[in-house]
Amino acid sequence: MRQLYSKSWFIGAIATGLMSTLATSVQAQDIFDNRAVQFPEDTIVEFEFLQSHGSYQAALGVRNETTGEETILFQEVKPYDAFGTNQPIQTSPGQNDLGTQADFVGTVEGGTISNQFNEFMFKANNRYVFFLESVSPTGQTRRRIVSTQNLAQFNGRLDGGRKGNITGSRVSWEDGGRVEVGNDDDFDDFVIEAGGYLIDLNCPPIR
Ligand SMILES: [Ca+2]
Ligand SMILES: [Ca+2]
Ligand SMILES: [Ca+2]
Ligand SMILES: [Ca+2]
Repeated sequence: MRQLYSKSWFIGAIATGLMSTLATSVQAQDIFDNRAVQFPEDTIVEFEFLQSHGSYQAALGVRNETTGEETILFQEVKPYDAFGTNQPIQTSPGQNDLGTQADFVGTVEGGTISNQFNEFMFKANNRYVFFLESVSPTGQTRRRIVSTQNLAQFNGRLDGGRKGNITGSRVSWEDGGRVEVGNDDDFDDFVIEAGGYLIDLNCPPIR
């Protein structure tokens, strides 16, 4: 048994309409929050990187707590877009700067992240967590936080479609801040979205 949480509206809209009854019974057992990430059947989840707003160079991954296996989904190739340039950085501690160019913004367009999308298959009944690793530009400070801590916020649902400006489930991270500054609770340090539209891969193709 397999299912897919797609970022794609046009595929998802068709499948969700057709499979709503079955989908509801399956979704009830999915867990995707601070407690854990776990699915009762093999489940592919598509992820989108939105933006990062942290001065450290970060990587976001998923860890299979059942096997110990770890997979990186998004890796910053430099700490932030303006790194190495003399562009001034606007900061306003505590403010969520998602969607702006302030606070050490990292984007795909700016070359901090190379892939906007990625997908991962969660094996049935294995328990997973997400992790965020960040390293200071000097390499002196290295941090790792996991999604069972209250430094990761989950908003929306994997099958929630698009609601307001969130598609699927948005996971917003607070990386703990630079040593000099500390945790500023802005939860924009790394932001991704997962899924949006449930597609049941067990249903036969429509002819
Ligand atoms: Ca920030
Ligand atoms: Ca960064
Ligand atoms: Ca901020
Ligand atoms: Ca922060």
